[in-house]
Amino acid sequence: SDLHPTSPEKSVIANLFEWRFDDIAEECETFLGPYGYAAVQVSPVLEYAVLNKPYYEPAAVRPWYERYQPVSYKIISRSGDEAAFINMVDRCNKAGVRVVVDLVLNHMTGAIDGVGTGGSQFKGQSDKSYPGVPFDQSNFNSKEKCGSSDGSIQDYNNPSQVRNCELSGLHDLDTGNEHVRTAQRDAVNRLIDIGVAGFRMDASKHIWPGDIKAIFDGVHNLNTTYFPANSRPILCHEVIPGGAVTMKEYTPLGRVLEFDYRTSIVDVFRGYNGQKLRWLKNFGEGWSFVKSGDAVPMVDNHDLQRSEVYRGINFRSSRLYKLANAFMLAWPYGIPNVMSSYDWPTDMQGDVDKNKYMGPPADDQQNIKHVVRKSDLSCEAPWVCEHRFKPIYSMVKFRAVAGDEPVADWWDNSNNAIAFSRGSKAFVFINNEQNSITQTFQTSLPEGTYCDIITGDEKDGSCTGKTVQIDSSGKTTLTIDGSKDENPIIAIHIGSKV
Ligand code: ARE
Ligand code: CA
Repeated sequence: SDLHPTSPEKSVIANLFEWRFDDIAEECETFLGPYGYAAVQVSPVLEYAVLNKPYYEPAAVRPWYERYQPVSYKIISRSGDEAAFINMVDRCNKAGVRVVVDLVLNHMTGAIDGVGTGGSQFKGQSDKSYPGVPFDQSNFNSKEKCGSSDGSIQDYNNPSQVRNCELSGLHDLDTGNEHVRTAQRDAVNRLIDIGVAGFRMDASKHIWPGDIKAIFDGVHNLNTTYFPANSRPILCHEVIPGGAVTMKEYTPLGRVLEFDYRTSIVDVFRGYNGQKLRWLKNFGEGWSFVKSGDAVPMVDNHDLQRSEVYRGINFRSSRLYKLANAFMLAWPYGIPNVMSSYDWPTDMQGDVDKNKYMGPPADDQQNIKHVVRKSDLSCEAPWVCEHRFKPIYSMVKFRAVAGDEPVADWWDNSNNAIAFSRGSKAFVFINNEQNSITQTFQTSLPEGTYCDIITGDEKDGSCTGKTVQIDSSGKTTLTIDGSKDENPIIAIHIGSKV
């Protein structure tokens, strides 16, 4: 993939939301690298506002969303300082794991004065001054330029409001301004020089595509300590469809997070609007999503797991989360992004979680707590570590083995059970019915005994889980009981032959 040109079979991003840099470094070395993830996505690393007391909050729990209010472009965050960041990037790259940084260029803080994670003072309340960059009033879009009555985005059908007005009261940078572009290009260059491979581009929808192009056309090539000469950073734009601005305006500038894919995969696996798994047969471009080469598909992200707590699919619906991710990983479309979360105590008031602001687990000094890994590969609560769920990491391997092989041997039961091969390299059967299904499948795999990677591993020529027999004509008979099985999936690939 373009994300990992030197190991193109790797094509999955693990989004380690709010993890510390030292924990991420260790995760790259001990898990993400060995288990075949292509990259890690890191929460915003540039200095941002310390928000101690969001107005509605009972206790001093710092909100996760402070990371989306930059105050300078110094590398210093709750995850660690610049030295820790440099160490992490080096160790991840050496472990074969690329680093993708969540980057906030659209805005600075809301209307507050305060101090940042690196000690920089800022005034967002009266005069929009951020001496840590420095930015002042003249670097922001004015209310006049925005054109709405209160300076905020009121009409999503008006593309200039979407780009020139404030998103949720966040002071909107004038990315057409040469000083802003230079400061942002310098920040991006610093990250690139340290060795990052790309960026999740926060709120790209709210930045003119031409401004993004102007900023990124001028940035350095990737660091040749880790990357081939002349490599360019990969950009994953966040452009949530709705209103006049479309994802397709941004595909000339990199990939886009595919929100239509995400909505559709949730609908299908939850059976909303009568949707069924059998319709996944042409999932992807056949559903009018962006081209595979332009897409970063996902099942969940940090916003959706808070805004659609029980409507979406996330770790709180872990059986479905594993199922939908298994399909996403088995299916040849885009560079998948796997969300990895921390848990927090929800306080549901109707559909709204009053505790959705709650930041990561922290000690009394507000240091983010370390992730504790257990011997069964799971993590200690409240870290959820979805990327370590067996069906998920096993399907990361499946995807790497399947490579560019096309979908073959599609089967469905006209309802919610499906199966398919990836060329002659891999085969998967998913039963999202409430009953047991026994079926004889035609696969394209060579004859032999295979280890099901969902229940076991191939170890010294034997299998610790279910085995699958493929006969000389490529046929196999399999059973999954959808009413009982926590992971109603069977998956094999040529690397799991025993
Ligand atoms: C916080 C407070 C606000 C306050 C503000 C300023 O919550 O109440 O007004 O600070 O003081 C995150 C949080 C925000 C938070 C912000 C800054 O979600 O609540 O504001 O950090 O701390 C639109 C954008 C899309 C954006 C979503 C949330 O298009 O880019 O809104 N997503 C990214 C990140 C967020 C982050 C930001 C952007 C800001 O993923 O985590 O915000 O950096 C329709 C539209 C979409 C729209 C969507 C939701 O679908 O089509 O365009 O998305 O509704 O509103
Ligand atoms: Ca803007």
